[in-house]
Amino acid sequence: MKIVDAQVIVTSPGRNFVTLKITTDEGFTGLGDATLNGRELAVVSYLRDHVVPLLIGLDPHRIEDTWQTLYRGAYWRRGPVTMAAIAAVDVALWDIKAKVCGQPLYQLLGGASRERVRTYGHANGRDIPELLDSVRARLAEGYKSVRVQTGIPGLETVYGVHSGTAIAETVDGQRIDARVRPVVEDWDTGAYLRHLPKVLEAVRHEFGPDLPLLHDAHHRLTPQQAARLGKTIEPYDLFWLEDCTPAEDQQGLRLVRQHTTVPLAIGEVFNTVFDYQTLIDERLIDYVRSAVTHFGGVTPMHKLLTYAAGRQIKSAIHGPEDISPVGMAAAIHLDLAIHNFGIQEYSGHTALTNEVFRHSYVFDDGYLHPGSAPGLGVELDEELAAAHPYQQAYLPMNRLHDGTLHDW
Ligand code: EZ4
Ligand code: CO
Repeated sequence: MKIVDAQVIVTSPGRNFVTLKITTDEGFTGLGDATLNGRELAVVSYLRDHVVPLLIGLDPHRIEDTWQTLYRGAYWRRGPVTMAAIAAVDVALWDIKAKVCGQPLYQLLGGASRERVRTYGHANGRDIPELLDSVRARLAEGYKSVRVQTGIPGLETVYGVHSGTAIAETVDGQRIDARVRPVVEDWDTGAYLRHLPKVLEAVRHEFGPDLPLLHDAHHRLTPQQAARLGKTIEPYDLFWLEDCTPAEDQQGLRLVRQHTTVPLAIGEVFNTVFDYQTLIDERLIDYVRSAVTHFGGVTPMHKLLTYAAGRQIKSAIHGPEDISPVGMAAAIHLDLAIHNFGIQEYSGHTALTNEVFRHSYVFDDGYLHPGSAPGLGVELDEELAAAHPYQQAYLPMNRLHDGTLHDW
């Protein structure tokens, strides 16, 4: 079998998604997600201009060799643009191989290790009462575990939560169009460190000790601050504290680990196993958080998870709205198959997005299942996709009160 065509399809059914569709001479097609939020067209060019010409004529069954060709063969390695492009090829080839076998992808990854995939949802509020309502809403949807984020007194934005709307209004009534330039949010680490324990106290008081709670610090703390926060919030028994520091400084996690037993989850911005080397070898984290879409695909994610399993570290594959249903499907097949599964982030998509990307995976009573369709189980409605063209959009940025740019 040979690859005869590869198309890059950009669509914006509410937000931008980049999809690679590979077609073979035997009529099989495969889909891969290449969405890199805020930098989408860089991946489009990487694929169209540099990768697609190399794919034509290749045997789609040679997934490992194609991966090595795109990773090692480019000479320039790693980075989110490169790895999102490679991921799209890898996932599309797994989709094809599984379709040829007539099996859902998880069957090729060793088969199901569990009946269903547990998830967590996001609860957000401008203040504590609004957050409690949001937790209630997630529980009513079936979620059994919830990530909690709130606004902080004195700050205008609920950090780590982007509204998804293109137009944002600042404190002084200025309207900013995120399609033209990033919305700038505000931040005060001291206020956050004082406020978060009160938030967790209120959530525990309302929902009791059994509800698994997660929290995302979104790379905003130094190791010393994260160590202190971890100690302060230990009584609230978090399922995890996510991205406590900008973890490209892997050694910084040693300080955090020495001071607190709060479970740590890191990796949504990582794109190769080398980003995790110190973290995994020294057991500095408990969960690896990469997205299949940003980590080079199913092939390297499976290797990462096997490596992590040897240190008793579990999976927590990134699953925000900016991972397309194609990327989500790949994650859910892996989740079902691997032994060291932890939890799957799941935000769901809008009804329109689910029409553009019809998928066999289902969310039911807080759990996901990939379904029984051969391959990934996702079909792209190309006509509907074309009716919703690309819209430039930026992620927000973040500044301290004196104007210094801070991690978002
Ligand atoms: O802010 O995917 O845990 N999830 C997150 C996400 C990220 C977005 C950035 O594109 O932190 O919501
Ligand atoms: Co996160």
